[in-house]
Amino acid sequence: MIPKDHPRYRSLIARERLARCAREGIVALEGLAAHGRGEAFDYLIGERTSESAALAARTAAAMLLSARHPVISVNGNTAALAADEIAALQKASGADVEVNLFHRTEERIRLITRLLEEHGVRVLSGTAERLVPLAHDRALSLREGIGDADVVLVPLEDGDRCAALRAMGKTVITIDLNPLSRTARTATLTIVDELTRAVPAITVACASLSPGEGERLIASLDNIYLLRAAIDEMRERLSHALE
Ligand code: PTJ
Repeated sequence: MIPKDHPRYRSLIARERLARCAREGIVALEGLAAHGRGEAFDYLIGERTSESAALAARTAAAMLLSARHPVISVNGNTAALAADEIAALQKASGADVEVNLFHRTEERIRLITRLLEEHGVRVLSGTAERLVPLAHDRALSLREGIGDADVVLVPLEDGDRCAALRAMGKTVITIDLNPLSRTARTATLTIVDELTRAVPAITVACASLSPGEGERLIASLDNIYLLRAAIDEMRERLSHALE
């Protein structure tokens, strides 16, 4: 039992949930290592949403709302940490949700789909085919889901698939606390923020974009500027860390 007044309460609860989901087979063991890397970057960014991340989240909302067919690609970590948040974003954006895994087994697909559905997410089902030009199982996608999507939101993605989706002509939005990752640098738009802050920020923006704001945000999108802003934020915090 983690006491509510523990200074690291949120972080400990997230770890506890990931550990439980790893024991249940929802989260890959590798997902625990990925989370630790994310936590380290979250420390550097001050465990809060920066101005540039807020701008990126609003831009993501505009891209999802103006897409012909937006799809949210969900992996084990995302399902474990943010099932409710994905349900709310699906409602606000009208996006389809597809489960796509790096460490893919049919059992994990089934467990993750069930968890998402318990939290009110409508999950696409069907027979996955090798639609994405990749050697590993992340190639396996649904023709009526990621296969047909023009805009794909891929939180906590790996760089290879991000590049392959871009090569297929898709717009790729990612959420990644590491602004140096290959994914962050390959995506069309990167939100450098923690998953459980970023997804609700996109949802809120979906309901609050003013007329014309979406078009303006998309027209002025500059991912390198957003990544530089995140790195500057971290550098600035580090230079004052011990004051
Ligand atoms: O469930 P599976 O089988 O699809 O596997 C999922 C993982 C996460 C294991 C897989 O996609 C993977 O190995 O991812 P990577 O390549 O480690 O990339 C994950 C990225 O997400 C890293 O750059 C982390 O810094 C970042 N990250 C981790 N946790 C969070 C995060 N970013 C935002 N919020 C987080 N909570």
